[in-house]
Amino acid sequence: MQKLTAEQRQEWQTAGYFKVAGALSPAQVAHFAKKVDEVRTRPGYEPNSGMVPRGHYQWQDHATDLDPEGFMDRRDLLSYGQEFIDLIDHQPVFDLIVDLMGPYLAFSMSQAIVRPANDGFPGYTHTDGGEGQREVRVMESSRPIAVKALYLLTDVEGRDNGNFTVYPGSHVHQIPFWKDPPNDPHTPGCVHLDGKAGDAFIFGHSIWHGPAPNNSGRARKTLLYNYSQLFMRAYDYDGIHPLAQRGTPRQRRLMGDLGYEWRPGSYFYVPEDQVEVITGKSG
Ligand SMILES: O=C(O)CCC(=O)C(=O)O
Repeated sequence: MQKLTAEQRQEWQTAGYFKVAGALSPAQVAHFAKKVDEVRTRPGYEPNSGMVPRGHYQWQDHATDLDPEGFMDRRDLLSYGQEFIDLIDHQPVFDLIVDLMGPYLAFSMSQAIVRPANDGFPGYTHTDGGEGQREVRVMESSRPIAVKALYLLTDVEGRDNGNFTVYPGSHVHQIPFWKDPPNDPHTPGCVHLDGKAGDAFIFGHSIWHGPAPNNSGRARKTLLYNYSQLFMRAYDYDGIHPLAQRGTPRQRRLMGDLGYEWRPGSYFYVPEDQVEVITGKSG
């Protein structure tokens, strides 16, 4: 399996993220961008602020805004086509995630976000895993608890153009998140990342990050895939993902299918063939 380059490893350890240039081909970018436009017209899980608790999603007939350049935040993409299942172990991103996290991992969530242009959204800064992860800091050399791959489907350049933003180093050095007003994409220390459509950013749950405002004049589209250590709960499903049977043996394992019925203790020690299923090599 492919490993991180020395440069990626150094970026990961010191900054808490790195970029994989060209993780999706131009044809894949065009395909997924079209699929994202289609997804918004179909039923699925969307945020519905005021109706569900913060950070929760609710089943809706379609995205609130049907304009392909309008806001969308759709969770659990796997039912929209086999390509969304295959993205779970897309190369080389998946290999690099296994190199970072080790083979005892699971797929946790998928998401498509469209950030419209010039809508007044100020951006925000957070850790993933909310209150739980916020105060957990690992060592630079530690395996992470959870990692996301963010695939850009549109180019992002400059500042405040719908960039993915990060506070480099905040995965190991806590930033004062309790301040009022809270840190945001314009607080000193926050970096606005550039990227081309097809690039992926790999980042851990513990880094402070979030979207910038989008003053670029065009919508910014992304896909996000999240992986966690197998002992954690997945975000998008309970137990085994309902579409696990559509995956390869490795995808099924990543979707929570351990090869036997759940029983107490199932997720403590992993199945004996875990390393072989994930890496293709005997453990
Ligand atoms: O860039 C975005 O729109 C949101 C990405 C993000 O903050 C996240 O995945 O937690």
